[in-house]
Amino acid sequence: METQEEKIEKYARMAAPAVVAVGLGGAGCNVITWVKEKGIVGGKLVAVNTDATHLRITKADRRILIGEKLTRGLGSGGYPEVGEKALYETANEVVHELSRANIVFMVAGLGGGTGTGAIVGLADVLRKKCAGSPTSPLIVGVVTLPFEVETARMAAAKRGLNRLKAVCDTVVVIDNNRLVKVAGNLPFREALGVANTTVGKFVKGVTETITTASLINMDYADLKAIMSDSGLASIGIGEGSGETRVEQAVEKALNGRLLDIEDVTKAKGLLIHVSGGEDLTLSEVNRAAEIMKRSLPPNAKIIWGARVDAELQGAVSVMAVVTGVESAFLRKNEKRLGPIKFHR
Ligand SMILES: Nc1nc2c(ncn2[C@@H]2O[C@H](COP(=O)(O)OP(=O)(O)OP(=O)(O)O)[C@@H](O)[C@H]2O)c(=O)[nH]1
Ligand SMILES: [Mg+2]
Repeated sequence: METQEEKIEKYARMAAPAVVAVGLGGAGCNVITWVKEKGIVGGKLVAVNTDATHLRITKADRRILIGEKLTRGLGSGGYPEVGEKALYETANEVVHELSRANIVFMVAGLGGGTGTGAIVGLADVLRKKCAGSPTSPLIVGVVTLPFEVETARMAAAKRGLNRLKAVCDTVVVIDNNRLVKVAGNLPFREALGVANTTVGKFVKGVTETITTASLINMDYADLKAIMSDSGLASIGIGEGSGETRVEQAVEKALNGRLLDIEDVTKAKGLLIHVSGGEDLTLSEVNRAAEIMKRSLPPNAKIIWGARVDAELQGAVSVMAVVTGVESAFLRKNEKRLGPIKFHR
């Protein structure tokens, strides 16, 4: 029989908005490990891979080996078709973990086999399963684009992103090349670490501002308003300290956008997330929002949330997510690509 403690835990969990973050493939799983190690309040972390060796070192609340029959736990060998088929083979188990979710974040590094194929497959399965349902979750892809040195992976990444765009509500895109520049031209390995941190911060920041009491709560309905059917989104993160910390952080977040976007004046919405040490004030949060508003069209919807993060002693960190934008990445060499063929 259920104990009182178990009942309290069960019903408390049922009352909170449910957020699930799913990492797919190596990069996706590494981001999930980062978030798991930092801790996340109010979100479940699921790791999905075809690669058993990598899953074994991944930290998550649930780990799922997909495509057991197809790949024997050995990875997809860089083929998105294999990653996608692997997802379909084990789709029920993955979908089961998402059955109560209001928001699903799907995280992957585009360009490889498992992440690129499985993220598209999962979004597609979820879309079809939830079609027409009033309780269908918000499906948000969070992906990185390959480094320039990974030339062979660019075409796969582009194909993946185009398909993903069609099946997600929003795809937040981080171009690894811009990330490296913003972070100060880091070596490859360190750059991957920064990419994991950035994607992880986004997932953790948005989740916690929605699921837990914060300085300013972000509302699920508001999030839905700017993220439903919104195409691509670009993200920028900036930090500041000292007297002008808010201005510095906002400026960095706006100028250090991690995706090359084409016309910010067409943006649909802006999500601003401010975090700071115990000394963060509401007037600082308002100031950050005011400065940001000026760079967007007047009809863009703006939502914001703010949280105190004890780790940020004296500093302020601002994250700006602009939704409904187009990316130059998808246009480059568009004509040279043949028709996209995926097999089920
Ligand atoms: N953020 C981040 N990106 C990574 C990491 N490792 C690789 N990437 C990027 O993500 C892309 C996909 O790599 P993986 O995630 O390793 O590939 P996969 O999805 O596991 O696919 P297969 O191994 O081919 O089945 C790479 O081309 C890199 O651009 C990582 O640890 N963190
Ligand atoms: Mg892999």
